[in-house]
Amino acid sequence: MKHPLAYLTVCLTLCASAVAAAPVPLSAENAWLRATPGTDVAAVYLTLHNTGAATVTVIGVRSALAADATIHETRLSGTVSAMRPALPLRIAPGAVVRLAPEGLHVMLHMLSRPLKAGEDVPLELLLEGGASVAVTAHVKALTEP
Ligand SMILES: [Cu+2]
Repeated sequence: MKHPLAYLTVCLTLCASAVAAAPVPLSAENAWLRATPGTDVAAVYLTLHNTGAATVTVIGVRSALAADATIHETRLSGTVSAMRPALPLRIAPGAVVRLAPEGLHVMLHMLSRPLKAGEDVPLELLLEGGASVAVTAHVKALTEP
């Protein structure tokens, strides 16, 4: 057995450069949320488009402004609307998935401070395989349509 560490290093280097070089075939557009006066949770809406030829799977979300973030789906069961976890979120090749009110949304928990209208919130969508997509969500006023 010769230099097992050397082989490991080569593998890690190749794998890391493959991930860095591959363009991520997922676009994230029109990300927005409402201002959050007096609460430390927020729902973010956006449109995801898989522009590639393979399924893209979102396995997590991060934000520098929230201690915890995930994706939920709001569903009506009878007359009660409830949120359930929606990760992992699989997006078929060519598919457009809209995260919109009354449906899928990114849920931010434990915001580090209240979010004001006009500011931008950084998000990162974590994809299966190690890539990630940076998203900037715009904060709308409560009264803004
Ligand atoms: Cu939620």
